[in-house]
Amino acid sequence: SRSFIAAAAQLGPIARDEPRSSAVARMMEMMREANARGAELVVFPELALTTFFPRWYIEDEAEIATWFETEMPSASTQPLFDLAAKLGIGFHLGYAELTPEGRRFNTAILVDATGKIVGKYHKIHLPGHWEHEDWRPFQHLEKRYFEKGDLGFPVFDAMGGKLGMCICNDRRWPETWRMLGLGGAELVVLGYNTPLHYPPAPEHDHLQYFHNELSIQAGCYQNGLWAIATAKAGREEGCDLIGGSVIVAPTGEVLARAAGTDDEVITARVNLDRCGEIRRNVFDFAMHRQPADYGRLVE
Ligand code: CDT
Repeated sequence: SRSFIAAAAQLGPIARDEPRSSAVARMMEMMREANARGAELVVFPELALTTFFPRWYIEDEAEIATWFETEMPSASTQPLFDLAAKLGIGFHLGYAELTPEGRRFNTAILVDATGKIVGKYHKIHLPGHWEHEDWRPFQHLEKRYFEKGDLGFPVFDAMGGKLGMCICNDRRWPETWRMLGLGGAELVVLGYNTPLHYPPAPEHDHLQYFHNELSIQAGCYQNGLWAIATAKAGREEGCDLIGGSVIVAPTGEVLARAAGTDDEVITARVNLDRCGEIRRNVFDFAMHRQPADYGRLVE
């Protein structure tokens, strides 16, 4: 149905030496809790199977490869797919993908209530830098480890409606939301790993939670869609990551918000028909949008 309970399953920190099987076990426990609360969809974070490895500079290709998945599901993630199918619950999962051609992407997938992958997205806005930068207390090497996504901003039929995905830094860009909105997305699901400390502009550190919500709320309201945004949070290998996972309505209102920075499930009822409250009114694209005047956007 187009009205269902959905969950964000925030993960606390994952240690560098924590095996994927442990992260999967934690996610399975939260999936059971979400299911007990009536959820039909559960959203896990970006790069949810391991610690946020782009904080380290690694040169050895073989070592880099150890952070990536070559198949999905894999031996360590199959139990999550099996549980989802058994409970009849869909999920969203972020992970580092190494393709058979040797390409590396920051990837998210959408899995339906039968355990089948029905959507895939490759992160487009990759933040950070390429080389080791001595002055930083920790690195943010997504540009080194990942290729820019090659799938655009696709929208998938799921949960009785249209679902889109983006990943972490993508949520700060209005173009992401507009592309998904123009694609007809009624719900956008996303995960993030956002350090509390932003070394290039530390004067903005106190605004990290605010900018997270500001970006998601604006994206929802300005496109008349729902969002479920899930953090990997807490002190991970000495680096503090924000929590603040949220479920946001098309009006821009926050309906549920995580209270802490550890493993935590939040739920809210998502009614996809509520997108019309915005899309039939102030943001009726067909009636009010003026693309002929937006040329500079794609220069
Ligand atoms: N994972 C990710 O994209 N994190 C970034 C951190 C800030 S840019 C170094 C984010 O936009 O939250």
